[in-house]
Amino acid sequence: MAIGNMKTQDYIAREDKFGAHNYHPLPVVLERGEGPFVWDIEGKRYFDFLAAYSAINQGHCHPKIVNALVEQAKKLTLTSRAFHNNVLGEFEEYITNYFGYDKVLPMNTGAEADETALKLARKWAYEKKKVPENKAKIIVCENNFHGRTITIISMSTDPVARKNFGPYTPGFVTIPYNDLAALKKELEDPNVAGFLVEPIQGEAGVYVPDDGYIKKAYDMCKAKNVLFIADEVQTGIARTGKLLACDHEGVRPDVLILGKAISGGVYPVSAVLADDSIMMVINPGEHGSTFGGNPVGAKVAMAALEVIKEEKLAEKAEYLGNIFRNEMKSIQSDMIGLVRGKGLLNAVVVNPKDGKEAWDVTVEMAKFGVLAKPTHQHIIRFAPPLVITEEQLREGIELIKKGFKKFQ
Ligand code: IF1
Repeated sequence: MAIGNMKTQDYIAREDKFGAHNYHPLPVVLERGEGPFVWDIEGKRYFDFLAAYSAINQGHCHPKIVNALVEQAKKLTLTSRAFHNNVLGEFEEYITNYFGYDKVLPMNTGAEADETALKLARKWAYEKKKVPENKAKIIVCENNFHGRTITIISMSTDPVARKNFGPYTPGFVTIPYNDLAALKKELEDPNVAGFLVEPIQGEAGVYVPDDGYIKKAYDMCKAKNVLFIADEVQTGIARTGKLLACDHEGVRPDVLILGKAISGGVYPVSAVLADDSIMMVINPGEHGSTFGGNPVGAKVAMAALEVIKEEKLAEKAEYLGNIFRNEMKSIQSDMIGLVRGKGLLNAVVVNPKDGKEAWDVTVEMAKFGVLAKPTHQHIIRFAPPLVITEEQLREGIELIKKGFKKFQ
């Protein structure tokens, strides 16, 4: 409940005064989470249909994951990589077996994992593909989102992400998403090291490419000795109805980038997986991070990945995702345009009406007890924790419908 007589506005005003203004959150102050639900300081319950942008696939404060955090935190939190510890190897063996790769390079955030993958691809290109030094190119897609560092925004086509952060890192070629002809053309360049792609573009508005796009893109890269690098930070860990979104097309990326739900939203953990022929180009002292692979993150990630399998969350996402999309398509509202997604990563394109748009709908939904956030003005992403039950999902859908009905 609210501390003392502080109200929602007081919390918001304090953040506004002391915190950088790098976000524009919905006016709700949360203090507790459990499973698919969060509660605000006034005690109001919400369905969390954002799940921290797919970091909380296992549900808020999953007991098994929190317990793993607490138990390890009492023993040994951080050694740095200057010394070995008794947990890192266990995690490395667990996660490489879990995803079927020779090796893992553990980091903390998704952006760090993307940066790691870029360094890996470039070094592989120079040392294995014999691309001339400093000539390596990475192909990326328009409307991509891979994080917020200067190199990553150098690959971005979003003016908001780029403006006044130059000069930009060179070595990137941008092609339209879901466009195999454009990819084929750029792959003619012998200096291409890799193709970095999201199997579904999350931030762009849950753009699901044509069936077969990922497989054909992968095959084209292999034909040109180019690394296929999948950013599954948002689409991975069961979110789209398979363990990885690439699994829908039987594609095994050369370099796999994971983050977010790899730790169930309990602790920052990210990872890059690859086989020895790629990963072994990195030698001691060439890459790393203070917290990368720390014992707490390692134990948390193993517990979080165990939950995915034990609770069959990929299968659940597949089944519940079909229900969600069918229900959303059945809503009689001229504000509802396209409904698209895979598993429980979905989005609704909102047609503005009488000056009202996606933001207004999300504010209304919050009043009815559903939290979701617009992306790119006219799109609302819906991505609840995968632990939501069918009954809870249907209850949440009814509340979403109320949000839209307000504007009928
Ligand atoms: C924010 C967006 C989503 C990602 C993919 C790497 C990263 C992300 C595919 C970097 C992170 C987060 C960032 C977060 C909001 C959220 C987001 F709206 F920013 F774009 F999900 F779509 N690859 N996405 O989606 O991972 O460094 O953040 O751990 O910046 O507020 P990170």
